[in-house]
Parts: sequence; C-alpha cells; structure tokens
Amino acid sequence: MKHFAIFSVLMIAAAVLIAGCGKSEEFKKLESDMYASVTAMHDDGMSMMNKGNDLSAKIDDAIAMYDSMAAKYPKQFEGQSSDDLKAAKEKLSTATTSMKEWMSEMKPYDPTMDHMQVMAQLTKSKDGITKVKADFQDAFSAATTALMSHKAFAEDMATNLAAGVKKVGKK
Ligand SMILES: [Cu+2]
Repeated sequence: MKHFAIFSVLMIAAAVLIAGCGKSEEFKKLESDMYASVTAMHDDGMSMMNKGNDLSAKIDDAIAMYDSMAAKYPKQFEGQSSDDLKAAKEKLSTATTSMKEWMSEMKPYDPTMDHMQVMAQLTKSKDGITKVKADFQDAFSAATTALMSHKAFAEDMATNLAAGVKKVGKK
C-alpha cells in the first residue's frame, strides 16, 4: 500500500511535467532572459539603422558636393575620386537590408514551445542580430572615414584657392 502511494505521486508528477505547463521556472527564466537580450539588441539595431540613414544622406550630400567641385576644378581634383563614399554608402545599404531581413525572420517568443526549441530559435536570432550590428559598425567606420577625408580635402582646397586668389589679387 505504501509503495502504491509513492508510485501514484510519481505518476502524477510525471503527468504534470509531460503536460507541458510543467516547464521549470529555471527554464522559463533562461528563455525570458535570452528573449530580453535579443529584444535589446533589436533596439540597438533599430537605432543603428536610423544612424545609417542619416550617414547615407550625408554621403549623398558629400557626393553631390564632390561632383560639382570636381566639375568646376578638374585640375585640383585630378587623381581624386568619390569611390570611398560610394563604397561606404553601399555598406550602409547592405547592413540596412540585413537588419530588415533579420526583423522579418524574427519569430515572436512562444513560452509554450519546447525549451530546447525556444533556446535554439533565440540563439539563432541572437547570432543574426550580432552580425547585423557588426555590419553596421563596419559601415559606420567606412562612412565616417570617407566623410572626414573628403571634408579635409575640400577644406585644403578652399584654403589653396583662397591663397591663389590673394596672389592673383596682389599682382
Ligand atoms: Cu525593428
């Protein structure tokens, strides 16, 4: 009789676990922590995407400026190009596309799903957004470098032109 009672308790415990709602608190916490971390990375990705759009607009301005200056002063612009700006813009656009793809593939967290499945899904999402963020970081540094170098060149040229004008004026 005693053995039977213990057996019954075990059967009930097993039944509760198998019923699904029996996901342990520990597993639930692992899942929700992981989900929170992926969500935070998504938010980072969103603000990176906004920053990417701003930089892309700045690059468009810089390319327009470059083209008009290069047309006006072909001699001074010899050997120069706007390829670095264009390459940086391409990188920004690729990162933005990856971010949008990642978002469209992102599945909502389903707490009723099997723990291992949830963790596998969230790990895949986290790896994906980690790569997207790295792509943005890479594109930002390319964009910043290109914008700075073109700004420096334009400033040098403005200085040289002003000096040239002064010389001409003195003659
Ligand atoms: Cu988003």
